[in-house]
Amino acid sequence: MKVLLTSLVLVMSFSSFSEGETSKSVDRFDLVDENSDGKISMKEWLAKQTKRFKRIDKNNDGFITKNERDQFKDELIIIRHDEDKNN
Ligand SMILES: [Ca+2]
Ligand SMILES: [Ca+2]
Repeated sequence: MKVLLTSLVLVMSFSSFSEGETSKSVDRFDLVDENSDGKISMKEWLAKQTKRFKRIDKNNDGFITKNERDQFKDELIIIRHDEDKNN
């Protein structure tokens, strides 16, 4: 349970990133609002968070370990570093 809660907090804390999000000019709201109706439904929110959880859960066992979290953090640092080079 502790792992799950930690995972949820982690997932929320990385909410500014998701698959294919590399442009800082992209509005995060629009990325979550899949049907572009100007509102984020619980379904849209959970779909986005589920995608993110699966991305962090490298071995697909349904849990995020500290190691997987650290790996994900490292990936984010690399993405940020690459963005800085491009800009
Ligand atoms: Ca929507
Ligand atoms: Ca895992």
